[in-house]
Amino acid sequence: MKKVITYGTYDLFHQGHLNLLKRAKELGDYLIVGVTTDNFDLGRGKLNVCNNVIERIEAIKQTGLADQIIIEEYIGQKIDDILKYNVDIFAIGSDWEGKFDYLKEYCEVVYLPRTEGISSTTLREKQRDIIRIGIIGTGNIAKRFVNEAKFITNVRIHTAYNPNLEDCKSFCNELKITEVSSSLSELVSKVDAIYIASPPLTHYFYTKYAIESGKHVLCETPFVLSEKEAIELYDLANNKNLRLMMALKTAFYPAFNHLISLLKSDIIGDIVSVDASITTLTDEKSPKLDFEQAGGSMNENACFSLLPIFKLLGVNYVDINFYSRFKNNVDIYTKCIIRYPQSIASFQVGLGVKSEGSMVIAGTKGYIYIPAPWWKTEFFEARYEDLNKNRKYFYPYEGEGLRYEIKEFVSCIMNPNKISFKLTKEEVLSIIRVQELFIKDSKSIYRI
Ligand code: C2G
Repeated sequence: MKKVITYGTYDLFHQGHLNLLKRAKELGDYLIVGVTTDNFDLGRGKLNVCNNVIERIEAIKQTGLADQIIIEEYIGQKIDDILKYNVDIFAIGSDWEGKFDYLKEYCEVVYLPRTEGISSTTLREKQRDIIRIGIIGTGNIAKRFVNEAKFITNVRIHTAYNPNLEDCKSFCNELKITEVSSSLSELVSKVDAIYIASPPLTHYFYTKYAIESGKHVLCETPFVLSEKEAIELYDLANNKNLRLMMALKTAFYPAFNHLISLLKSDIIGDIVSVDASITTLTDEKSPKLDFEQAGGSMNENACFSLLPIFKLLGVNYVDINFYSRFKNNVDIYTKCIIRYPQSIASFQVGLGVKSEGSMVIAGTKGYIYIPAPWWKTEFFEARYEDLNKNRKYFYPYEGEGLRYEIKEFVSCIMNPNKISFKLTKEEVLSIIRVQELFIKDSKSIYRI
């Protein structure tokens, strides 16, 4: 019996897939079809898959062509499968020509003609609306955002605005954004959603303007530095059925989400302590260290450390204290200790002091160690008293990782009833509350 194996995502199952399966089946007597898991596709940068793995498997079953369906969940699995199932022929569409020649060592490799004119990508574009995004602020983070947005099929970076028109023109030119907006009203009239990457003190005004103009908003960190303003903006967005999201990128990275899920599944027992540090030595002349521009380590970086603390220990702490060194009126270093009824958290942030940027989460059964930079990690380790039980977890991200945040923003816009657990309004408000306390209540700050 001649066994043939083929693999694919088979999203929005179409004629091209069907032709490929028929051709593969004709090569032998027994056809095995490998369907990628959602996680595997995420890992290889396919972020736009519409059907989940169950739906995609069901579509293959419906063809009646597969004698066996298996799932593909890791890189390198094809060799394992060929050996495990005694496969004679590996077949795949001609768009992969040459890419799987390394399998010739294990079986025959056949590239079958691809059906022209149809693909999951074009079907996805037809099926879904395109979200046009306008950008306010044209600095480095905005550049990275534009480059990462290219990986989300149903997003177009349509236009940008910067009060300095010349800067805006060169930004649009460099990034091939066709429309330059010379005013805010022009910007909002052209798009469905706005990404705000302007200096922190402009965030409130721009967010309010965008929401009042009926646009969804994704706003960079620090979002706003007053809880009252944040609540007002959320209420405004809510009343207009618009999405308002803080661009806290850590919340959307694959490894961070797996970490939170594993910890909630009790892998280290009760969590007793969370310690997270993030320090970035910054030029003294940077706006990030300018008091007049809401600079300082707490304003700049506390949101990252507070995220895992609030996700894991909740937002109802008993008290909070800050130990800070100030220079030119801004904290160049702060250590913060947050006491809960049965646990404790601490973090260090610094723009003028450097420390190890790792995170340790201690529990009653073991602990998690995440090396620097934990806020955009691809790896963490669970460690136990019995070293044999230690386990390393790898969840790589694609590109710069910003695409996961963009994907979540767009997915929330497209699914108005979706509740995003990755970063809740309560978590955002609690982060802002801590930053505001630091600015306004000097009683809880001990100067060092
Ligand atoms: N295909 C085709 N004609 C099309 C579209 C797709 O023949 N118009 C083929 C592809 O070449 C592939 C199969 O259909 O052999 C599945 O395609 P996808 O769902 O796009 O999966 P893909 O990303 O190609 O994954 O490990 C997974 C494999 O590497 C292939």
